[in-house]
Amino acid sequence: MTRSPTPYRTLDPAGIRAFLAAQPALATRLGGQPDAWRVREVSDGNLNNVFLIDGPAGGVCFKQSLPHVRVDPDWKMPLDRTAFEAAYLRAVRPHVGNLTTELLHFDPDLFVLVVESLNGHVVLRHGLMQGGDWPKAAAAIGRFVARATFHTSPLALKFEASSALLAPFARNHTLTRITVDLVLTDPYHAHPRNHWLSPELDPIVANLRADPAVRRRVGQMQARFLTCQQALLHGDLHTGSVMVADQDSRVIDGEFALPGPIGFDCGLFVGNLLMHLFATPTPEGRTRALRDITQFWTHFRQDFTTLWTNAVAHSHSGDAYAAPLFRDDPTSLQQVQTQFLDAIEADTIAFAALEIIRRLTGYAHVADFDVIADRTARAARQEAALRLAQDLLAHPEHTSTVAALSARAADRAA
Ligand code: SR1
Ligand code: MG
Repeated sequence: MTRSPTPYRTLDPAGIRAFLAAQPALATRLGGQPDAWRVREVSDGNLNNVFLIDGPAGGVCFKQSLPHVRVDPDWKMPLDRTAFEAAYLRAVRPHVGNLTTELLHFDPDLFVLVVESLNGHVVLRHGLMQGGDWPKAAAAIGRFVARATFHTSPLALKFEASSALLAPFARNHTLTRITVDLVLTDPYHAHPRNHWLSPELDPIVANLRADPAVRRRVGQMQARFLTCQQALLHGDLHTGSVMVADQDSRVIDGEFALPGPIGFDCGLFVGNLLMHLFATPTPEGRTRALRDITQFWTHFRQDFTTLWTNAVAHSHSGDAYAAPLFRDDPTSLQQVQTQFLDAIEADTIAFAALEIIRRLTGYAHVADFDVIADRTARAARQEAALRLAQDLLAHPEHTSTVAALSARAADRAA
């Protein structure tokens, strides 16, 4: 018997209850009767509706694509993003385990994604803004990126497998268009979607746009983003895409997944930690932000290298840097690993700069700076972050490592 498609409609709490009640595995997970389930809207991102549903036996997280941007109903958008998020979870969960959430259900007609509900977790950005500290979270995210990218790259896979895995994600046109426009292009020219905190930032924005060295580097990073398909990326790895609890860190919201340069995921995360560093009002908070940047990068680099070394040693490596060439030559293997990771580090620094610039002068801002009550002081901190970002792009030779980036950021944010 063929399944007749359910026409798309945006589900309200009653619709969500009925939807979940009709899925035996989900209804069992929640337990009890649907009338007793508590349905709470927790939509926080720009794009989708998100609800948490709790029953007597357990909880689930329900996410549905809307036919428009959630925060701007006039901006119409195809629905396919939750399908890409479901596909991303299927691709990376076997490699990252509980560093992300379990996919429980995907409905391709209603574009509904149901994942496990996280208990006692908070969004990392919100937690950091409230002065919270999760000393192990950044290392966990470094491990997540190392595993998710290594195992989906031709370093780990035969080319037939990597190309079959990556090809469907190259069609994530809707959300990749958002990144191309909002992250990589619009902030560098006059665009009606751009805005910034106050006129005090006008001169730095004008200066950035007028800087030919910035334009050249941004152009290079656009090309890198679009042509360097090293692995499957999360594609939107900011601190709002991470949930943390005492001993647990999870990456969520993989709807922007695409094949791309690994430094894009690293750069977005580092860029968001840098913005937290510039926004945080206390020296202790700044020390923690710098620690997190170091932890993230160190764990990413170490874990990626270890996965690669083990794959070559056990002849499980893919068609790039294939095991037969390097198995018996650890010196050469170490050299190519250093080259490869140094290139990711350079990308990370540049993409971190692009993330800062777009979050302060583009369409979609971040809340981190809201902790500074005084508007003039807030603008001054944003200007300091923008000046650093401009310098990172215009003079990449001044800052070639994440350690050097941290040192420069520490000086400017003090
Ligand atoms: C219209 S979407 C704007 C931003 O929200 C998402 O979280 C991505 O960061 C995107 O750039
Ligand atoms: Mg998101």
